[in-house]
Amino acid sequence: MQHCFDLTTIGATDAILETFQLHAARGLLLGRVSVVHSDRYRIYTAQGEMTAEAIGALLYRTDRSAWPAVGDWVAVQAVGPKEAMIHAVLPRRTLFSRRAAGDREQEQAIAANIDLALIVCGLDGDFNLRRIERYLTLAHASGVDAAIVLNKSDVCADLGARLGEAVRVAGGAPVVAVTARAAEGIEPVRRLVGPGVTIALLGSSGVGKSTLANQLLGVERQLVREVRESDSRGRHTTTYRELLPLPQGGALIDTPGMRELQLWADQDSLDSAFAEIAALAADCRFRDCSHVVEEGCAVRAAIDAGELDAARWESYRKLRGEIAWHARQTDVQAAQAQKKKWKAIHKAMRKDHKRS
Ligand SMILES: Nc1nc2c(ncn2[C@@H]2O[C@H](COP(=O)(O)OP(=O)(O)O)[C@@H](O)[C@H]2O)c(=O)[nH]1
Ligand SMILES: [Mg+2]
Ligand SMILES: [Zn+2]
Repeated sequence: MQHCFDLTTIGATDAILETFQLHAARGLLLGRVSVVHSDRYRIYTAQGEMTAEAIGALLYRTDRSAWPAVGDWVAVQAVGPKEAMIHAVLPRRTLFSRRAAGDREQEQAIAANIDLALIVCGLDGDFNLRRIERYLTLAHASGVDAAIVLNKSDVCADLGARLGEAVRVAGGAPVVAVTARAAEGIEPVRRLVGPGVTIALLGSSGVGKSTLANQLLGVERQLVREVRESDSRGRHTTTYRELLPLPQGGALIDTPGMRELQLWADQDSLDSAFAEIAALAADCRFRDCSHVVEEGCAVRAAIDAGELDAARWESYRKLRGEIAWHARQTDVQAAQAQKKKWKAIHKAMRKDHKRS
């Protein structure tokens, strides 16, 4: 038996359906990517779930971030009852990315067309405001709304204090505390999901993303990492990203924990995530104030007056340094590529010259 999906409940908006018209006229189907396994994809279509590959023209693009990602809306050609070829990726409303591991400055797409990123953080030893700020900066860079989910409230002795600290770095994003282990403990998250809404669970390994996913799905769908007391190493763990339709409408994307969350963001996204620092900076005497040594610095004055948390300032400064470093690397890379290109052109010209 074939399950049919109402694609609107998993987020096919009028805008998506309208953009798709062009492809529908060519006999293609609308699909949404649920899993990416190197060059194989799983997709939801109105005719059920299919496996797919992408046509060469899509993959020969050097910009990897243009390849189909989990959450992408795609135009596919059915080549069998459960097999399809992806012909096009529809324009993305949002794209949550990080910098790909390695030396090259390259964007790695994590999930496309997310409406709400749930930044999950444990209230046990995992609690880390600096990591929340890093995720928030990435969310701003991707144009995705975020909410902060503090999990394991059952093991937290000072919930009020933790909530207060999280609210102070959230920049207006909602902060909720939950106990993913208990069905009734996730009400605040349930209220954030609904038909047409795609949420993504982000956060380190072990914070309870899969436990939360299972509660929302109403079934033990995602493998939960059971921590062994002896060595606290997990047995089961989420190894790949997957988009899952929710029974109450909407979809969720569970992700494996990302050990290394490198920034793919610019100064503007950072300033959005640290809006109070950006606002203070407007009052510095020098427009290009680095807020480190300059006279008349409003940021340093706020720290001295106890109005700005020094740790938060340090966090901003560290992320600013990272962003600047990657920007310089990108420039170097671009210059090298340009040099290589001219070398090739000159070589071709010399050859031509000899021939004539
Ligand atoms: N005390 C407590 N433990 C939880 C809660 N939610 C999840 N856990 C435990 O945290 C561990 C990691 O959970 P998992 O869902 O696999 O985390 P993930 O790596 O983020 O997907 C497991 O042992 C869960 O049972 C909670 O609300 N309270
Ligand atoms: Mg998991
Ligand atoms: Zn300053």
